Amino acid sequence: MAIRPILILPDARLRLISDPVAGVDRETRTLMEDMLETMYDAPGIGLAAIQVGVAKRVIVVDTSKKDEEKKPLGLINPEIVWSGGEPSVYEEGCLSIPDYYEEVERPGQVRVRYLDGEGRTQEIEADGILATCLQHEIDHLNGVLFIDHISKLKRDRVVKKFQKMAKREQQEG
Ligand code: GNR
Ligand code: NI
Repeated sequence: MAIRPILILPDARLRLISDPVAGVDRETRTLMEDMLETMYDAPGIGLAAIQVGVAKRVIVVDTSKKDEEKKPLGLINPEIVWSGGEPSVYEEGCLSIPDYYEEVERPGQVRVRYLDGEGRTQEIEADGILATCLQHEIDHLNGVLFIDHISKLKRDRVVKKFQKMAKREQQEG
């Protein structure tokens, strides 16, 4: 198990469309273990493989609370097969856009089909924060960030701020 570095905006790799996993093998399972360790360390409630620089359609989530038992979930090639219910609004954040939070409206319920770590097809139905988190992670697999769901004014502002910070860090070496 290993903690892997998380890519930060404006890293261009965050805009890649990730490739489907052809076969679930040891490498895929190691990637999922590393992603879970990286997510718990951050800490976060979800992580997509591209956030650690791997353009494969793999996500991990765990929306259990601090005082609850952990509920790690690894999803390979996840697909939203149904979404609906009352739209729900959550204040979202992203480990690739540290310390920035905005409200995003998304469908309140989703049904997601995916392969588990043993290559078996599974489906999960989710609502609440898990439904939001799954949509946020699946967006990452398509190069979409939560800031793409907010106003252009706010998005341009946060992108500029992170571009400036990256430039400054480059100059300071
Ligand atoms: O840790 C995270 N919290 C969060 C809160 C509200 C909506 C989505 C998320 S996902 C985020 C971790 C992350 O960046 N996943 O890609
Ligand atoms: Ni994110």
